[in-house]
Amino acid sequence: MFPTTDLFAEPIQSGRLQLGPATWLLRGFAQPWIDTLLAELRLIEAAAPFRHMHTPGGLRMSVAQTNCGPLGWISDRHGYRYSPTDPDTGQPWPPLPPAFRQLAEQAAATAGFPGFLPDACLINRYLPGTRLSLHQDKDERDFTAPIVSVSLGLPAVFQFGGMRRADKPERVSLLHGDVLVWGGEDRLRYHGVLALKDGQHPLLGAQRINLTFRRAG
Ligand code: MD6
Ligand code: FE
Repeated sequence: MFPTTDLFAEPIQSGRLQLGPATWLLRGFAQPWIDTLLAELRLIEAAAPFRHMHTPGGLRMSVAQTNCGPLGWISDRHGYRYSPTDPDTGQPWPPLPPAFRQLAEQAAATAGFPGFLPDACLINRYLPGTRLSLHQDKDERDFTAPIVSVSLGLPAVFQFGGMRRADKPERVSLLHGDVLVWGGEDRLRYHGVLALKDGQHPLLGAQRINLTFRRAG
């Protein structure tokens, strides 16, 4: 074996971590888009501010959320669903910026899901102490499309479980710029995010932002 091959193989391989049969963590994949993502986020936030939705059982969610794209994920006492309009303003959600669409499409293709056309982008904001308990993503019409999840800001510990809530989850760190793509036989696996640790991110301060792109309708 050539020493040069050895030297360069490791950083390249460590960029793509397979977490399940159809789940890939693409380390730093979003880096080239970061400036654009953050600029677009500010515009989205101005039109559709982050808010704390309530679970159907009436509990206030600790994660603050907003959406962009033709459909937005919402939760209230009537249940979880997708809506073309923001219930707080009655207006359509802000459009999906081309850079968002392009990043999601390229990440999906890299993970083996070519032709991904998201119609929904849920934006989650975590402050220190905020967590997301184990859940399945099953409000989408068709489970053949993957989900593409982009992490920005403070690092988080992601729990990646099995098909049953009781299956013991594995833990993986999600860092600024990481993209997680999952679909296929992993599409309905339970997952969650542990309480965010305090810290200061140079671009985002004391928060973590997560974008999840889906084909919902
Ligand atoms: C988060 N993510 O990372 C929450 N769901 O903040 C999710 O709930 C999620 O990252 C489905 C697929 C990927 C995800
Ligand atoms: Fe989820």
